[in-house]
Amino acid sequence: MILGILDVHNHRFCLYPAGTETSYLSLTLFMTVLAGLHQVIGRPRLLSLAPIRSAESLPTGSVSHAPLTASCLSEPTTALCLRGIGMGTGCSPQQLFHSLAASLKEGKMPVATLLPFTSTPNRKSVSATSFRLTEKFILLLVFSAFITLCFGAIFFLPDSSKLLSGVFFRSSAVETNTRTGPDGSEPGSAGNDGRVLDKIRKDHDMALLEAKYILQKQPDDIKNDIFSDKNKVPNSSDQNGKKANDLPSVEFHRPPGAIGSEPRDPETRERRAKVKEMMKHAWDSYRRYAWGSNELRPVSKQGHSSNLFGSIKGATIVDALDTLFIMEMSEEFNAATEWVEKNLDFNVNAEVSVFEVNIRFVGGLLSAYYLSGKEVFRQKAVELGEKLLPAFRTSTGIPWALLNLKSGVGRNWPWASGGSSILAEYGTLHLEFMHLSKLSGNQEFAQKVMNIRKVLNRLDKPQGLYPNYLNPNSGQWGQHHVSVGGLGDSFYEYLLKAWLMSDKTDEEGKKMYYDSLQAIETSLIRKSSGGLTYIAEWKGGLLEHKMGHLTCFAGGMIALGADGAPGDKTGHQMELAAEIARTCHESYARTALKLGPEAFRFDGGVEAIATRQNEKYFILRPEVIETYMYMWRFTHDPKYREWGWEAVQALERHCKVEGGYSGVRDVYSSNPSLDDVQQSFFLAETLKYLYLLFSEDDQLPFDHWVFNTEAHPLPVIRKEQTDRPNEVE
Ligand code: DMJ
Repeated sequence: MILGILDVHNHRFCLYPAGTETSYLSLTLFMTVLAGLHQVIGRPRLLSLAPIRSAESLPTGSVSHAPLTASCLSEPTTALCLRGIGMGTGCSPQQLFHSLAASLKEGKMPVATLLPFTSTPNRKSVSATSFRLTEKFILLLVFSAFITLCFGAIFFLPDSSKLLSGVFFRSSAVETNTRTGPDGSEPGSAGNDGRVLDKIRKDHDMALLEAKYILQKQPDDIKNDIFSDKNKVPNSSDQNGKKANDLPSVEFHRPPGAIGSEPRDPETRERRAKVKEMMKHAWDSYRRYAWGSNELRPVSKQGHSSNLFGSIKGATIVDALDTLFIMEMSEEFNAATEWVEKNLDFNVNAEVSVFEVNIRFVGGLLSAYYLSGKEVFRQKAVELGEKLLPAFRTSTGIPWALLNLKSGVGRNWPWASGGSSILAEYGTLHLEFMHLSKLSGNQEFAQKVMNIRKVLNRLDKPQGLYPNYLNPNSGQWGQHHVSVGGLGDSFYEYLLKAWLMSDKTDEEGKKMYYDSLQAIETSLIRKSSGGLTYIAEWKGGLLEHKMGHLTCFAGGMIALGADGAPGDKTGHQMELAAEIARTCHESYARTALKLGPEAFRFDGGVEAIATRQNEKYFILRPEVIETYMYMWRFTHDPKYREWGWEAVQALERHCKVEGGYSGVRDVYSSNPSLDDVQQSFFLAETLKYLYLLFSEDDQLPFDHWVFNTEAHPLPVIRKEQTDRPNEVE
């Protein structure tokens, strides 16, 4: 079906392919209003409006008159019909318009011949030029009122977001399945009954699982749930009603070590200055070519946007704030602050990755606040945190991976096993959310992340390991894939750091960390025949002898936790950390560029080498340098600074271009192509960890600061402050 609208006066003709009932109804309503007006004002030749239900009966691609049944016209009439739009005839709107225009121009179809189908018999025709200004104005008014009405209905009627989710927004996998069958056909249509029944059965099974899950809860937990549900009403109304600047006042005291002393040793001083120069080049290039965009394309010298942040802008600015601060780049820090004040906007109708937005934006803003004391960062962090809360609206409280910040509709990555949430994503919110509660006085943030632990603690863990996939509705594991690299990594990191950040009061986090590290050692950590210790991945009981660049952060994590290790394991864990650092260094040393591949293997006769083409790239990742930094702090073994310096030289040689720093596609090729992306984590993490590697230990000392997984430093929340939640030391 198509709808035709002809404006004879302006010689304009529009055809609307009407694919859905919604658009049909809207356009019919629109036409009816105009037709009514047409009757009232008595200007019959203004517009020709008619829904054409059987355009196939008209000659293909031609201009013709045809009798029509039009819902807006009281008696049979004739309309100009152009067949082809959306009907698979290959006739474009332009062709049709030109065809009509030519007919009008050549006099084959004088305007007069068009009039009958727009006029009603009892009215006399009036010339086009005599159309009154007031009538035009009324028309415009009615049209705007109608459009406003439509938009109002679309966005504010209770169920309209669901209705539209399949039309304008990407909808959740679950919703898609309920709305249409796998082939996209309407539920209830012929041949679809089986699928609908299947769906009902699946929903029923899911409801049973959820009920079973709730029944497994301890009476105390159920009481707590009821209590927190009761609190939800005032909390959520707080959320909606409270403006960011209604936050409770906080007395700001900067924790020690935001700015450290100059390195004593001249060579280290020079190296640190070199890293600062690299930061300046990366920042200046971003500022010059991509200011306000999420990231920079350093080769093509333009902005780059990743869909991880929806339409939130400025990822590089927020991610770099604390690095600029600790490097004492005050002019740059002030420009970044001004951009945040004036431009950072979370009121976007876009789907974002909850994890990425949390670690980069919430983490970056929190650090900027704790370093500088500027209120704007606290307000923006809390505002964004509140926008992320709807992600936790699942049966278990395990959050969705993706969230539409405007509608609050969440879903999971379509590729994740059985609609699961990802361990490294829902498990990497804890540090930031604890600080959000502290800075806002709203305990909902802390409750949400503490509940994630509860869900995990109730589940059986295969060999004590945490699978990467967990269904947020059933509360059951998905595929049994375990990894300390991608999909799993920062979950383990946040268990340990939650304990450290709580001034070592979070015993639950501590136990979960050391228990899981024990399981990882038993089931995943292996030594190659060449003597390299590596962390493999586990897939349904089978080991894959591969280690990712991402996994290399584990050297630093294990070193950071060694001091608190149970029994007499401190020495053993420090050795393990050092071995992992050595393996990761080898993965760099065995390449042509002296930069590490995305993943390297220990099978098929190779050790610490990437064998697959799609694992040979380097995207300016920080994890290996992060481990060098921790190892340096804990051992002061000069080799870690040397290894860091090797990385600086390789970055300068192979990744630096006139417009910034770029990733490379193959670290084994001496002449690799560039990927043309300067990742925001290069400024947040890689350069920050290099700078700290060449700094004295009094810069961001570990007994006062804990780094989130994007290297944003967050202060330790002192024991004595826990009853004074809004005070920062
Ligand atoms: C960073 O965004 C974070 O470190 C995250 O935890 C995983 N890796 C990237 C950088 O490699």
